[in-house]
This record gives sequence, C-alpha cells and structure tokens, in this order.
Amino acid sequence: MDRRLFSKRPGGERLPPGQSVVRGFPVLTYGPTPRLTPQDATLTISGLAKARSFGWDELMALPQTDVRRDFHCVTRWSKYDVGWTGILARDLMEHLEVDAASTHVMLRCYGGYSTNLRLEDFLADGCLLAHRLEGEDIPVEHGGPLRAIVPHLYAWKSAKWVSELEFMDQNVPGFWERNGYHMRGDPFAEERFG
Ligand SMILES: Nc1nc2c(c(=O)[nH]1)N[C@H]1C(S)=C(S)[C@@H](COP(=O)(O)O)O[C@H]1N2
Ligand SMILES: [Mo]
Repeated sequence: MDRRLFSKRPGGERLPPGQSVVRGFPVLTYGPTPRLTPQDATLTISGLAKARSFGWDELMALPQTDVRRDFHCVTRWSKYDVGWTGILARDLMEHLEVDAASTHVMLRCYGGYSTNLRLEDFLADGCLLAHRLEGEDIPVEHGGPLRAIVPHLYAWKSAKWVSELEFMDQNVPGFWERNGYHMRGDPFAEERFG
C-alpha cells in the first residue's frame, strides 16, 4: 500500500484528534455558491509575482495529477480517501515568476472567500488546484469548476471557486482566520482556533 495515500503522520494515527469519520461528503460553504462556467473561471496571479491570468484551456494544458487524500473539516468530520485531479501548486509555480521575497499566498475566491497559506504549505505534497472529484467535474457545491486542495491542513484552507493567488511577504489572515480560526490549521496539532 502506498503510504502517500494517507495523510497520517509517520508512526501516528490516521484520524486527527477530535475528528470523526463520515461516509458521505458534507458541503461546508459560508454564503452563496458562485455559479461559474469553466470559461468564466480564470485564475489571476497577483501581488509579489509577475501579474498574469490563466484561462481554462491554459490550466488544462498544464500537467495533471491525481491525488487521493483524507479531508478534515475543523467542524470535526473527516472523509477518508477523496480522489482529486488537477494541477499541483508545485507544477503551476514552474509557470510563474514569483518574487524571492514572497513567503505567503492568499487564495481568493469568486464570492469573496479567502484563506492564507505559508508558501511552504502551498508547495507541500499534494497541494492541488483541482477540477475533478473521483473522475468527474467537481460539483459546484464542492467548489467546481476549480478549487484548491491543501490536504495536510484543515479543509477551510481548501478554497472553493478559487479566482486569485496573491503572493505576499507577510502572513495576512483570510476570511476564517480573521474570524478566529488558526493562521495555519494543522489537524494533527489541532490548530483549530487562533
Ligand atoms: N470559497 C469557499 N471555499 C471554502 C469554503 C467556503 O465557505 N467558501 N468553506 C471551507 C470549509 S470550512 C470547508 S470544510 C471546505 C468544505 O468543502 P466541501 O464543501 O467540498 O466539503 O471548503 C472550504 N472552502
Ligand atoms: Mo470546514
């Protein structure tokens, strides 16, 4: 069995503390669900990087990777083995000119949601801009056409309907982080609240 299928820590438990496994796939969205066609779902690069925008066809022309990982929501449910397909953040970075001073990235979304990541978390194993869930287009309520998946952090970091990556030289809180959630959100360290 490929150990990378599991987000558990080496030698540790698979289920993070305080979590329960669910079989279905709950939808957790704050506010309305933006409805975008793939053609509308452009991805803009801003901040401390060369400004540019990726259209859908440009994103689909980038290397595509399958990732199967557990998904942990801070409201205490975890779903095991969710299969996503998309562009690894690491692979996207090859096509960007990011300023060396950049240490963090803000994921901004259609609809106004945002969440902050350290650059090293954005570039971590399995961090994906996903457009397929179990081989199908991601349903709109789960973030289609394009969402981030940051499998090693609580799922509020996995921004749905992502519209923009803003590179920054400081750690600025996103939507839930301004409202009391932790700046990083490691589920195994129970980094739930600030
Ligand atoms: N744009 C956006 N992304 C978001 C959210 C949101 O409200 N808006 N909720 C977050 C939270 S709290 C969780 S747990 C996951 C839930 O993803 P799901 O609805 O596909 O289960 O999306 C995250 N991404
Ligand atoms: Mo969540």
